[in-house]
Amino acid sequence: MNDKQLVALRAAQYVQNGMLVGLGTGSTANYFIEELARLTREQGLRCTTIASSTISTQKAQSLQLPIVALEHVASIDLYVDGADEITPDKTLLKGRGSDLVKEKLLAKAATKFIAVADASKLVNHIGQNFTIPIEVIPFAWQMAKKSLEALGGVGDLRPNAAKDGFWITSHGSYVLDMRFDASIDASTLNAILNNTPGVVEHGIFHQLADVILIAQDGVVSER
Ligand code: ABF
Repeated sequence: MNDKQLVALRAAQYVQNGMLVGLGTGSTANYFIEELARLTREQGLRCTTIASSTISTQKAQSLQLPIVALEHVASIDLYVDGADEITPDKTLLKGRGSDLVKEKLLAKAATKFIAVADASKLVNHIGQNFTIPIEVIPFAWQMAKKSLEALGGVGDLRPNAAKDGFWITSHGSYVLDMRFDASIDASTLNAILNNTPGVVEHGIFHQLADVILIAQDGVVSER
């Protein structure tokens, strides 16, 4: 069993009968979805799920997990999702898969949000290994980019090579992938992005994770 699978199985132990459980997106979240289906099948676990992306919806449906749509729900019991980066102050960077709007809604709406990852995701500061994904309203992309450049941001629209154009999310937004100076802390950057007109959502998940489970070399630790 690899570390992603191990940590996903540990997160599944938090699921109790009757819970409404949010399903993240990505390879680690996929292991969690598979384990949820196994527990339902083999141990009679009863829970309803809600997915953060089309891919996770399809995965849950293919495993016969009961699923409800986001618009029918105001709060959920538990949300389990992966991350691209995790800092010592428990800030996450997410959204390289372009599904950060639903991911952040579910993270915020959950009574408990458990982030799951292998140790390769641990970083000292947000943006260390990846650019920050910032979803923008298409007609606002130039103004939003200019506002962020004025604060030292550097980057551009995410391309869509297959379509010889720009990447468009499932919500119809563009994505700016930007780097900022490492001296800007996650809390400040989170506030800047929250307050930039034209920004729909961004990949910094600050003070949202209640539990972070990290697996390294077959051992899971909680932070
Ligand atoms: C998506 O998948 C992203 O928000 C997150 O960044 C990423 C984690 O992927 P993986 O578990 O495959 O490393 O949820």
